Amino acid sequence: MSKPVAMKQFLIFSLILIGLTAQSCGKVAVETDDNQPADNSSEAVEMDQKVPGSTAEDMEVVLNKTVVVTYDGSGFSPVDVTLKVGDKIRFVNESDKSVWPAANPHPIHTSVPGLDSGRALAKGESFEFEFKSAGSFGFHNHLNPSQGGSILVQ
Ligand SMILES: [Cu+2]
Repeated sequence: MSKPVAMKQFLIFSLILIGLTAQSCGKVAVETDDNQPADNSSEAVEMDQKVPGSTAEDMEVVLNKTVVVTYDGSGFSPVDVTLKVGDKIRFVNESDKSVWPAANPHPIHTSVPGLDSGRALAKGESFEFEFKSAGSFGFHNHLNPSQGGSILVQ
């Protein structure tokens, strides 16, 4: 009959030990109830900031971005886009007119294979394209080729 009690005491003792250990090690502390979450979270943030090679500049190299180009019926905005290889461009139609974004030259769109929505986009629709190689390209609205812009992929 004393066995379960001894077990219980051992478990409690173990928990206390874990708790004490956790206080000197921020990562384990999250698993125990004894510690204050507020302290742990602020500790974690500090640790993140101290990790070498995790600055905002380094993150930019790793994470690709998507540049949004909107169409308002009379043209694109922004007209000149600069991005990096691996980044995406997303054309969004915010107008009541249809738009058909495509790479130059009109009408064959061969300067950037795949940069062609392939159909007219209605209001609210969008077309996304990822740049796999560097270069300087032009784009236009296939339905109104006088509307266009330029893309520089670095
Ligand atoms: Cu065209």
